[in-house]
Amino acid sequence: MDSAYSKYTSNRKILTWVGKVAKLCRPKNVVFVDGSRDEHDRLCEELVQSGTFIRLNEEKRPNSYLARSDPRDVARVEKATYICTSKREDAGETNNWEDPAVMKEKLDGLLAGCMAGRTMYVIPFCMGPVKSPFARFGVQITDSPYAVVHSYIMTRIGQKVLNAIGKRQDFLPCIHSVGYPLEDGRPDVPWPCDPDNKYICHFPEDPSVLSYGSGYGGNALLGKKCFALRIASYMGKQEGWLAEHCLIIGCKSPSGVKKYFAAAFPSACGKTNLAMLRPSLPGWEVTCVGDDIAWLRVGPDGRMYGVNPEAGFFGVAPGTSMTTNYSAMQAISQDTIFTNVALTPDGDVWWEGMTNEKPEELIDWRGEKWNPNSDTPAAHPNSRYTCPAQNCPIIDEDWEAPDGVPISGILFGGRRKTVIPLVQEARSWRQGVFMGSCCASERTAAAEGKVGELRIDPFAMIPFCGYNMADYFSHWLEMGHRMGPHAPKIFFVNWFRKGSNNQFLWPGFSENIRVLKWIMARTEDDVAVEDSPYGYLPNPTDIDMDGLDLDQDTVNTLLSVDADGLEHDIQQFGAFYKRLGDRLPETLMEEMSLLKQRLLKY
Ligand code: GTP
Ligand code: SPV
Ligand code: MN
Repeated sequence: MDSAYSKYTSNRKILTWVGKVAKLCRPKNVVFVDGSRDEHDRLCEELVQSGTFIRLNEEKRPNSYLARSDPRDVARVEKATYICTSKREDAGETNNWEDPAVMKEKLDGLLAGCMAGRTMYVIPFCMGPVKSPFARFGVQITDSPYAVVHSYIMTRIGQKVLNAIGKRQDFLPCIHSVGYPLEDGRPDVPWPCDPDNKYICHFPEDPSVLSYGSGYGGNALLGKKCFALRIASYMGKQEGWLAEHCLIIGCKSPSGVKKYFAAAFPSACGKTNLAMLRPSLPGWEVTCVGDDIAWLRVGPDGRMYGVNPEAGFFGVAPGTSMTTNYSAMQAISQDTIFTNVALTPDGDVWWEGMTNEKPEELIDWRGEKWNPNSDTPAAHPNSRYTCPAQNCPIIDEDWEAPDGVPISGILFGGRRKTVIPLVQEARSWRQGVFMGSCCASERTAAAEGKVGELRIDPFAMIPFCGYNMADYFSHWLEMGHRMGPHAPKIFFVNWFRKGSNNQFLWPGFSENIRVLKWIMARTEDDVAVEDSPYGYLPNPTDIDMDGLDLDQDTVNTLLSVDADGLEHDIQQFGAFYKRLGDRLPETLMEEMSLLKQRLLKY
């Protein structure tokens, strides 16, 4: 037993594991992260000294930093992301799979000596409010101080969490290495990584997580996508709850009625923006519980309750401005880490879309001089800000409520320039699950791949579901059975429909409150609907368009289903369903046939 760390915890499982990992990775020293302000400031100073961080202008952006990644390490790497279950079919068709023993052997090879010359940090962390019944514990080992300072913001960490773990055995062990050992006098670089050898591996049956070679976002902050979505979705399937790629908001009408909604959109498709919506309609109020991940359970009253397992925002910078997302701009006015945005001459940050006018000179995300005539963007399209949820001026008063907030409606969506209307409502939970399974979206820069290409992304979970997608659909159906009449209503939205001139038809952002207003009314059964071959549509006069300059044609297009396009969608989803094989629930095939029948009659 390595007594060197026993002053931090008496948890033998942690001590033994830390000792074993240290022996394998051979760091120069091991540090248990205590979560204190002093420690945080010291780490930030070290990151400045090592060149990973640039301290921003203290007057303009207090306590904030800029990091520039290696250009080969700018997003999640889906092709290097694996679900390692003993049976291949348990990972399913939509995940990369490898046998757990084979993968562990391969990773042991990579991990051997991988932390040479570096400090190995041990971060006890908690997803969800520490005292909540939703809370889940983890311990992340990492050789990246960048990941450590992120975890201060994104999760709850440190000695208080280690104390809360106590002697519990059910923490999730997570190992992360950037894969850049400093052996034989090899000099360090500002952004160490191993670009040709990335592995983001999940072992849901252990459970454990191993991530090698990348320092970026979802690849390196293992509490986020690895734990709170991939491993948690697997746990949720076993235990009867859901881990979803969802924001949660509170929405209050001028008459004081408040309801909470969860919304799942694929990466870079508008979650953070909806989560911090600033309503254009007078008297309406939106508050933010979370912007990326929701853990959803059935409460004792049969209703659905949700928590945000995270404690901060890792938001897309480009497009964020005082007009599109005022609250995010406030939240990132201090205590924020920026990654891959541009630097202004006065030591502040800039990205495309932040201001109408482009600054005359900048240092771009690669560290090169930039001016408005440059033909590359100043900020990387997947550049991000990391800030504490507490900084958000519209954070919901119950965002850390231990039992979560009651969910009245679930929204699915994506980027669809054609076919899918602004908003529609599922006829039933089972049709809602069908609609969720039929999400598709044009690709964004949040993951590697060709931007703009249509990609099938059920429930916005294609990159994040930790088990067989067909079983996941069954689990959603099962959750509906459990809630019966208390189940939230399900809606499908699309802010991204485009006209023939390739411009967005819907103004979006603040104006999305108009859609929420209709959704609120529907959850009260306050307003009638129009039938369509797909879901229920709003009567055009029931969406508050007051003050918007939209002609009737535009409104009609926005509020209609394009039948020909839908037929093409059905073919694509039919092929996708085939791929999922015989574990696909019969109910969804039935919903698909019902949709086809309605289309024929249309
Ligand atoms: P992840 O953090 O990757 O999961 O992304 P996200 O789903 O939180 O997306 P986010 O809200 O950061 O938005 C991504 C991009 O979509 C940004 O460039 C936004 O400006 C843009 N966007 C968000 N909402 C709207 C909208 O209502 N209309 C339009 N046209 N664009 C939007
Ligand atoms: C996403 O891609 O959905 C993100 C960013 O929220 S990351 O944390 O990198 O996954
Ligand atoms: Mn996300």
